[in-house]
Amino acid sequence: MTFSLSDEQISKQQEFRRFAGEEIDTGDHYPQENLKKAAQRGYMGYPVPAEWGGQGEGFLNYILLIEEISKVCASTGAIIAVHTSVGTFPILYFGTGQQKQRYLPGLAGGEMLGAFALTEAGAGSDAAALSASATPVEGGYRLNGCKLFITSGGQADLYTVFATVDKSKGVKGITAFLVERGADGLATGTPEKKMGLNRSQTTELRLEDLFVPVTNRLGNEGDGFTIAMSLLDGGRIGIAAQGLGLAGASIDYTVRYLKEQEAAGQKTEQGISFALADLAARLEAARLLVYRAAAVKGSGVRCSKEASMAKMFATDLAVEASTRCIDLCGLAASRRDNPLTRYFCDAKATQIYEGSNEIQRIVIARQLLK
Ligand code: COS
Repeated sequence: MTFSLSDEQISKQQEFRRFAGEEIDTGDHYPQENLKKAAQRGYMGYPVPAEWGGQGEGFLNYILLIEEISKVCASTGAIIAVHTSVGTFPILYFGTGQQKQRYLPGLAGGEMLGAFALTEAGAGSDAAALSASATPVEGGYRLNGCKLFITSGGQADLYTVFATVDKSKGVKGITAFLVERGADGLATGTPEKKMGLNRSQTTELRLEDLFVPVTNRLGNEGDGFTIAMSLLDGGRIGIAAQGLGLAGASIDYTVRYLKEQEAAGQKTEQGISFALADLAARLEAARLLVYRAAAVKGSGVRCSKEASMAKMFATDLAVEASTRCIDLCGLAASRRDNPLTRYFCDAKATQIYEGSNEIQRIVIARQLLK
């Protein structure tokens, strides 16, 4: 058992840290430039095999990338993570040879952006209750329904959309489809005004008699729910990495602030140092959980429990760390443009998306009790 990153991973981590520090911008606008720069470095298809245009890197290395980018801009981290783990992996894991050839090189190279459309108004936590329909017609299916809170809605070039071919079959009717931007019958709503991860665009997705050829069905009819759940296992480790980035950034900011205060003659009170030490220890614990989940995922073994534990613990910590760091920095952190305010808002969003942390607790408990 080893508890440290390899020399090669440490050098990658330094590369990502340099890239994030020097190239990733923060601001209010959609981070197009960040994504372009990430694509130039091969970061939009980092864990995708080289034969499909990716970098062929391990899943843990990809998680290190998301953590470092999220330390600077969690929205950019979120867009890349969603694009990779639930925008590109559906085709890598479940696509036909033809689907892989058509989509993977563009997705892995960052010329195309991927998105995942599962959630609906009546099917958020209870994903199996979705009611978007896929009616078989000659040569394919007609999709109708409305998807909500789709990360990269309106920006994405390819959506993995989940709809049911027969609602009476429950999860066994749910089927996955690949839908390209601009398809007739596909419409995106106006971007949501969210409290966090504001630079990632989130919209609804309307499916109105949208024709999908049978060649764009992903897997078999009825495979959709299992496909969605197994993809979310990996996706949740990416969200956990965003949590690590946000918790780390909050602590780093506070340490810098306290050192400046000390340099100006203000001693750090014992109460403050206790709080800081607690957070630093919990961040190390979160890292071990997240990296272990990534290692399990990388080994090809089902990682539902590990992924949910990592997502729950790291994103809860991100909220706790950003909140406590705001307390520790006091008035200085109460300005709207203080980074801690952004970290707090982004952290709150990571607790909620790709399955709220209550859902993660359900997944963990079910694995324990089965
Ligand atoms: N990997 C592979 N298969 C899985 C799986 C996983 N991680 N999780 C569930 N399945 C399979 C089960 O094995 C089961 O198949 P069988 O009936 O053949 O045994 C099937 O899927 C149904 O599973 P389950 O009974 O656990 O489904 P539930 O309806 O109870 O849903 C939760 C389980 C709540 C965990 C699920 O609805 C969920 O994750 N909800 C949150 C959705 C979410 O994260 N949304 C974010 C959208 S992206 S922003």
